[in-house]
Amino acid sequence: MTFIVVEGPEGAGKSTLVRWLAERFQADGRPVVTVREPGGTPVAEAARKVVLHFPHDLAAAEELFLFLAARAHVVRTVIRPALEAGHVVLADRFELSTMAYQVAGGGLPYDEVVRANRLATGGLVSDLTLVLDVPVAVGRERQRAARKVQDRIERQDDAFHRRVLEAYRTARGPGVVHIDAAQSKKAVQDAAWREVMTVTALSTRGVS
Ligand code: Z5A
Repeated sequence: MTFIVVEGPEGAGKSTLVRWLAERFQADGRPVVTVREPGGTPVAEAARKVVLHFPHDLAAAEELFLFLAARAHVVRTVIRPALEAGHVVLADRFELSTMAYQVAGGGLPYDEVVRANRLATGGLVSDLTLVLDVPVAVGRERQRAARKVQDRIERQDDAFHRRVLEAYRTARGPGVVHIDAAQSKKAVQDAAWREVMTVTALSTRGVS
């Protein structure tokens, strides 16, 4: 069982990489489950609609609990069962998004958010977190070219997005690996696969 998270700011290429990794695992005959956060279950998709597309103002703490409600449900009903069944789980965003957007961006207190997140996940942590690093302008341009409709968080001001990017760039911890995502898709995929091979080899041997 291996839990891999792909993180980074908007337009960094997370969804593209998650799709590629899933196909790569399947080609190797490894069962894989993918989730995107917030989302992945009817409850989490409902929370996603409220937190990202609800037309009214939401304070940072209100956003936090919607993201965490979505996370709690997808962890309990999808991620843990898949890991217990021996599948690889690939998540498009997880805890680090909360630390980047609601703590660094929204100004919520770090320690309290860490505790609230732990309550939502039951202490589940990833084996590997790939942080895709791309300048804000490059990510925005990719989204614009892909004609993505901006959500409520993406409409925050530039200072908010600079704090988010800085939080990603300074993120450290067990299993956290940074990848330069301004490179070609192929270069990003190769770099990601090298990291994935390291953790999956360890978990196959029962080391992690
Ligand atoms: N949020 C939060 O605040 N707190 C939380 O705890 C959580 C989330 C979990 C979810 O957004 C929002 O929720 C997000 C944070 C917040 N909002 N903001 N800001 P989302 O799921 O709707 O999507 P996103 O992650 O913000 O954006 P995205 O556009 O889906 O980004 P992406 O997945 O990183 O990019 P992509 O879709 O893979 O690629 C975008 C385009 O770039 C596409 O045309 C690709 O073909 C292209 N691309 C990808 N890689 C490359 C490379 N290497 N070169 C050139 N072009 C590339």
